[in-house]
Amino acid sequence: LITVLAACGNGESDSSNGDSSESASEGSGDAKVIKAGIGLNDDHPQYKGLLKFKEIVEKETDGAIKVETYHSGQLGDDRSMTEALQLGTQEVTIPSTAPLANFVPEFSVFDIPFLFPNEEVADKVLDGEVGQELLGKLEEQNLVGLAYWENGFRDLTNSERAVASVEDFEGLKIRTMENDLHLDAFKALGANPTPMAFTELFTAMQQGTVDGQENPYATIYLQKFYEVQKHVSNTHHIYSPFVFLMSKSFYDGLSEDQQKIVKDAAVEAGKYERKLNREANEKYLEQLQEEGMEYTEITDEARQEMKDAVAPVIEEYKSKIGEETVDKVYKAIEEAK
Ligand code: TK8
Repeated sequence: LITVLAACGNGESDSSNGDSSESASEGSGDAKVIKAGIGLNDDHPQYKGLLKFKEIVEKETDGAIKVETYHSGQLGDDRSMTEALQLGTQEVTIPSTAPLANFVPEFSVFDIPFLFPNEEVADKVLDGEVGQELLGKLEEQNLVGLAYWENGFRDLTNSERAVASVEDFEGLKIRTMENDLHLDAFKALGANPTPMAFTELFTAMQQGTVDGQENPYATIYLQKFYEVQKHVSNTHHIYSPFVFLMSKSFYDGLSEDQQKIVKDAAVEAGKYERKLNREANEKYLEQLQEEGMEYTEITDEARQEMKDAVAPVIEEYKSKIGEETVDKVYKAIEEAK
């Protein structure tokens, strides 16, 4: 321990904000290194967005900050990578908000089924006051939320049957993200949900441990889920944001200039990622059908049935999420329409 303390100088934490006069490219000798890990593979817009972040940060700091990028869960799953940021053994990860609700419960507001009517309203709410307020709540968890990126509207796939309405959910073993609202919503639809890290999902579908899952078309296609899933329906039941997270202890160790650079880079790369994600989404549905998946359209009546089935769960979760947060988000959505 004495050796360790000696190595850290007088044992003070090095979470100083650094010398604010220090410019972005100055730094004591060696470059600072950001280890950035995500769960999706290198074909996904999330990884292309991460490469954009790397390009901007390394250019703007003249290499004083280097970004190492890891995809496909090489560093772990959303929850374990978020914990690594809290411990300071990893600097960046970009989880969906659903697992993040295990760290800050208010993020489950975005798991309310059928909350956002479209991406434009989602952008305005997430990038507006209430979305930014939620990011602020991450700091008490030793996390800094720099920006929202886009996972997207989630759609159901399974290997058993075409799903056209609520009764078709009956008994289906559906993997959900590790989030209680998702679990209870799929139970209310009549399914038999199992929470599971994304890194285990493909194998679970391949082995039949689960019948199905739900993710945006981009993920379903780019992660090759069509190899182990037969049916896809446009349930569009939840819009999932990603949050660009940085370890607070690392962020606090940057100069003010460097903090501005990483924040601006996360926001700019996020706009690029949202654009890429949206450009291809309809194309992915066609490509899923070309790969042999059977598509079933969810009619407005069937979607209303789904909304009616999950309504009691939404009521139950309003108090668990926090009435104030829920009311603020609903109000922001009305103003954004
Ligand atoms: C990837 C996950 C994924 C999410 C899920 O790390 O777990 O199904 O939709 O995108 O964050």
